[in-house]
Amino acid sequence: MIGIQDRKLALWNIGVAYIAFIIGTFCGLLQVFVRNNALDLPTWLNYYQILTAHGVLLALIYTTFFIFAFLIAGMSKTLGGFGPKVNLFAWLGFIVTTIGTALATVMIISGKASVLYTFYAPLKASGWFYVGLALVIVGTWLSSFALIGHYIVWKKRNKGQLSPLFAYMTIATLVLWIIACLGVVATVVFQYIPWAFGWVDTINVELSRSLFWYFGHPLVYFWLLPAYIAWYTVVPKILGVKVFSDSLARLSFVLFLLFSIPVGFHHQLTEPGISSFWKFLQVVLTFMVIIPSLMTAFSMFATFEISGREKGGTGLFGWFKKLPWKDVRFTSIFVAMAFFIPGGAGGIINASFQLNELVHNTLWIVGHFHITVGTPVAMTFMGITFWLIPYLTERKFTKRLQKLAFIQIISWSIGMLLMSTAQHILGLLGAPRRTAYSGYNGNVNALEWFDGILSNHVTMAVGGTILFLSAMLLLYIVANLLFVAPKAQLNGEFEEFPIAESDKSHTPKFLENWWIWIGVAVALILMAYALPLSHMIQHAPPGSGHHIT
Ligand code: HAS
Ligand code: CU
Repeated sequence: MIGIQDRKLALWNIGVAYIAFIIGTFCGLLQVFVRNNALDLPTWLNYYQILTAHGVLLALIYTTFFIFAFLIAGMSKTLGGFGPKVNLFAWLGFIVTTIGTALATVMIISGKASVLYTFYAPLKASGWFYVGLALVIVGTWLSSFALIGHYIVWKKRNKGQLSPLFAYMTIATLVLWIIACLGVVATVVFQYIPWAFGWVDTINVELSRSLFWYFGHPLVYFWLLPAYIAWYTVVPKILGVKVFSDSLARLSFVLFLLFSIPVGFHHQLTEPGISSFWKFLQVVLTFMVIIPSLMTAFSMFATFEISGREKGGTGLFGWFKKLPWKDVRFTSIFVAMAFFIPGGAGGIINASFQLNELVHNTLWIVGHFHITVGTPVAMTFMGITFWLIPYLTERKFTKRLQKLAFIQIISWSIGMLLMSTAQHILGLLGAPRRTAYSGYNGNVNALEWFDGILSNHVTMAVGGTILFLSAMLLLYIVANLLFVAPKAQLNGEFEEFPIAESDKSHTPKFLENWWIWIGVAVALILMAYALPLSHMIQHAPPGSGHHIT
């Protein structure tokens, strides 16, 4: 059991995560109805305002707080309790991130920051929105430094030893995060804040978008990697086996560190102002970053098969039946993985230079991110929630709550299947994204184009409604695990923090030489970005931007 201080810190992070989750999912519900022309928002509320709140609170805030809760608990569990300095920095990090979140949320709700969660120019928000975002980043850096500091202390005490797999993966994730944030910090501090407060009149739009996506792509791996940490370290423990290969797991995280960042142009393939040579180079690097996910898929299948066969499964697929389907901690994560197969395949389509023309700026992309971050990542976090909160609160995950948890993940899967399938198909038919209307030019009749069973905004809205009900059920479970469920002391049935054994005896030591990997990562970033960014700085015309009201 980890110390009470560390537990409190993790619980506060989870608490803020789920408050963001409530508001964010409610906005999602409103959106599907507006797009379906079934709901007229009151005049004081604007579609782009709720779309921004939905994206910011779920994709940026729920994820970030949950990730830190998980990493804090896991680092305390695997490396030992935090010292006073680490504790102080981690609390400061939490407080600063929360203040930044509150400021940004107030700006969105008051209608002064309807710039979507990607917030890049030419859309313009109040300067305080960007200040809020900057505080969020500073806060996460403080928390990251706390965890890295904790790791350094451990390394000093255990000279020459490889760190536990959980800690290693945490450090890779945080280093990735810190390098990725440099882009968004540069654009927020030097471009958005001076522009939004009116200290300068214009902004270099192309540069700001490029710096945003320099950050925006690795951001998605900042969400994914903590989920992968659970896949690699938690899942085998639940299955009763060891980590399939310690070195493969570490190598995959190194590859993420190297290839996650120099690929942001795959979000800008339709933008003028970047020559096709640089776009192509980054597309090639994007295909490199697919490899560690394929390695992860391989590792997971191997883990399932080994465990199933140990339990007596025979034949080609006999092991499949032996998986612990009745354990919601496992089933949730399995469903999460299954969604990532089409999610990842869709990503490969998006990244293909020509195919991107077809799907970019359509609902297809919205479908894509709901079956990447919205299910593989989010449902893994739900699966972690079911044991992490009771572990931290020393309460019992009762049989009744376990049943509700099953209903929750099944309803989430059904809702997501309906909604994301409809979004993918509607996208191929040309339904636009990031718009309050479903046809072009705000033409309501355009809805008639989309009248198939799955290519219909009604199907999307039905899916969205099921998702919202599922989210409410999840909140009921979370509130119970936090405040109501019986204390585990009563019968000594404490929830465990499942972490599998990982055999490090064949793992090469250089995998933990961070300076090599940071060096290679920086070299790749310079190759992919130095020249195109310097062209933009010299040649891109400035723009003045606009507010959405
Ligand atoms: Fe993406 C746009 C390309 C992965 C999130 N992506 C987005 C946006 C978001 C997002 C939020 O190249 C929209 C941004 C916006 O608002 O404009 N994406 C990729 C590629 C990958 C990828 C190549 N994306 C993600 C992940 C995300 C995420 C992960 C969140 C967590 N994406 C793009 C591109 C765009 C894009 C373009 C821009 C589009 C545009 O035009 O604007 C790859 O990383 C995917 C690799 C993954 C795999 C899957 C491996 C499968 C595994 C599961 C194994 C299953 C098991 C279970 C073991 C190859 C690991 C067995 C189960 C059974 C049932 C048998
Ligand atoms: Cu990307």
